[in-house]
Amino acid sequence: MNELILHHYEASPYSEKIRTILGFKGLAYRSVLQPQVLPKPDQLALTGGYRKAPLLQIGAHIYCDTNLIADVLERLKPEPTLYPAPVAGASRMIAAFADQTLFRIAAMLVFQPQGGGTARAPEGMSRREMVGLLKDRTKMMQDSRVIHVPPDLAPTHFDSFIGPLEVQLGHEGPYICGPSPSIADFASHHVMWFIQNRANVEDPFAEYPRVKEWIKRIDGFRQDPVDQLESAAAVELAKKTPPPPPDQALVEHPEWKAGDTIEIVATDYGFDPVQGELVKLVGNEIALRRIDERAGEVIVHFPVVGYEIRKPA
Ligand SMILES: N[C@@H](CCC(=O)N[C@@H](CS)C(=O)NCC(=O)O)C(=O)O
Repeated sequence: MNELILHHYEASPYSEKIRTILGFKGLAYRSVLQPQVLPKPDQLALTGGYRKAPLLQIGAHIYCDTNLIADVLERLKPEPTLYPAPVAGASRMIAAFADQTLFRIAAMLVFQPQGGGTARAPEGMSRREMVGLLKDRTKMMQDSRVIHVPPDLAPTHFDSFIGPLEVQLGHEGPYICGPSPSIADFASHHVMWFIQNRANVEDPFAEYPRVKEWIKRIDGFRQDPVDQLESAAAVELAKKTPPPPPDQALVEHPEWKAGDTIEIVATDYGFDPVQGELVKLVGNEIALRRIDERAGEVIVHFPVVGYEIRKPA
């Protein structure tokens, strides 16, 4: 069964990256709305510990992290491509910069107490829920290894990237890497979308009209899901579609072999380990097999970049 199920929530920027990519590729998807904060019992039944948004579910295969999800969608539907040949490498590098650095600057910009003011709550969220969200995120970011930008410097850092982008879009375009959209656009757009929705500033891109136009262009790719599915129903669905037996040839590594009991953990923030039996380690993908009381046998996939494999303690 190749039905695509996106686990996400409306206010999640990384989910927005995948929503716009799904629309760009014309891929239909079912939507499962997960909570914005822990506890997320149905999500954890599928992943075994990974709590971040979004997830892509295909039967009993659970794909974590937008870096891998983008590659999986490209594999499923190569055209239109996220990685146009002349800029395939450059677009991946820009996307990594946007996801890892630009997003952190944006987070500081949105949450800084001066300048832009404190963040606006996501639509429909009460003050009390907003306090809960901040607590949850503070805990998730504990001991994080992400780039730290002092809040008062965030606006100048941000302008130093958006200014040149504004100039570039005047020469080339209409996308970041030229005439066709690429992963660079989707990874940068979700950062701008986050600022637009959450910064307490009337018009954060007032000085950057071409960037504003480009944001609208990428906004236009977003498509509604086919339907909404309850998260418990998605767990049931995983249980009903057990994955095929593992293929030993899918582990190519000097240290790890198929069947090893491992745990996978993020290297940047949110260090919730996922335990299971290694079934795939090739290219930019690691997958483990786990048996869950509710979801049955599931295969949880991660990208290599940003994750560490270790022996459970
Ligand atoms: N590297 C991950 C980052 C995902 C991420 O940090 N997502 C945020 C929401 S946009 C998150 O999960 N926050 C905590 C939560 O929702 O529980 C990816 O590319 O998917």
